[in-house]
Amino acid sequence: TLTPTPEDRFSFGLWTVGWTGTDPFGAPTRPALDPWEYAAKLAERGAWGVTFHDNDVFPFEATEAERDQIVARFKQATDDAGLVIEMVTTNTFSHPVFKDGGLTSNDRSVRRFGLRKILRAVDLAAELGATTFVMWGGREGAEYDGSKDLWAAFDRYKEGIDTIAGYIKDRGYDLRIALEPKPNEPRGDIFLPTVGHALAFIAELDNGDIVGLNPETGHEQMANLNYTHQLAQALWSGKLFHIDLNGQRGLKYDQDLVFGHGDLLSAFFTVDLLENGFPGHPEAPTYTGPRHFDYKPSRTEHLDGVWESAKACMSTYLHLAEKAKAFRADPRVTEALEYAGVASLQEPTLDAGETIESFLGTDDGFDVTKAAERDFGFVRLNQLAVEHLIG
Ligand code: 3MF
Ligand code: MG
Ligand code: MG
Ligand code: MG
Repeated sequence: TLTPTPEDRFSFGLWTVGWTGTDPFGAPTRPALDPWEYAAKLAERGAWGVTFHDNDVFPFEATEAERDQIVARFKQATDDAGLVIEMVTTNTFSHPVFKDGGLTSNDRSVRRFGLRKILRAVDLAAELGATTFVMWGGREGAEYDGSKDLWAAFDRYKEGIDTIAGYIKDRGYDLRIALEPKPNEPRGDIFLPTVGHALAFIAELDNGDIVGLNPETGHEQMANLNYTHQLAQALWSGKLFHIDLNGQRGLKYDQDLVFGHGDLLSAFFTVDLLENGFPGHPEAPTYTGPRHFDYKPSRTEHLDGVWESAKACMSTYLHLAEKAKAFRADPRVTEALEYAGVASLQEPTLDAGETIESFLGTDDGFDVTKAAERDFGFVRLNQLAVEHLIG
């Protein structure tokens, strides 16, 4: 159905609907509501979960007592609304102390402060029942190449993530870390700029078994990459722990548009992967996490527009899910997939038990001219996707 319900497991960051429209050139265009006011509004529209940074709920300067009191009030509001707090994260980017990073600042005292702040947020995440702890290192990076000892930066990043993951294990928390890559903004260059970089980094960790990814549509597209391919490789590596869905139109600042308001055809295949998995691969893992949106209601919208845009994210997703199912069920698509040879990529290139010697000793009677003339029909296949998409 096209009406969102909690079974769809849609969730929103508090900082998404809570963004007041401040940008580098302008003041807020909307009032800020209290954190608990968002919970009821999201639940009324069919959302299942919420996520937040520590300082989306309580101020950076809050005392322990203030923090506990505000968190309790927020937790009560989410319980009352029937919302799950599925993910918690730390803000290590807004306060000026983090201007050169939290875990990779050149200033060791800042790194120690940042690590403590993150570990406290880990405790909070566990206390509230979240199962994912996202880490977006927005200030971990540089503008000037000479300003960083790059070797040491990777060492400190590893030290930080391994310490946090080790702490989660020691405490026995049911929590996994999801790194969120982004190529740039706010730093000129951010470390771990893409899914691929993060996967390679995770492979170097001591506690990498509980570290995976939270890829964001717009972040990968800001690096001119194909979001669906990034999700697929993360799934193939067993590392797709969480997602940030939104929209982006080309290589520019991080737009955080409503899901589908950027590259709609790409969004269609993203939903196709999330909903239909890897067709023909029953052994492959499917994404079972929340359908999480990290978008911003454009600053031209007032409060009605905030709720319209949240609804739009869920509605786009549900429409695309329906269309992706119809696409996969269409006999013309089955035929086009066959013509395209999509399923034959599953066949191993070498025969079972074939030796390199016997492989090299034959040419299979291969006709290179004929093979070069093959028509794959990918365009017709894609046109079927487009026609499903536009209805
Ligand atoms: C920035 C982001 C972040 C992260 C968040 C962790 C403020 O471009 O996408 O949002 O998603 O810090 O979830
Ligand atoms: Mg973002
Ligand atoms: Mg974004
Ligand atoms: Mg994000």
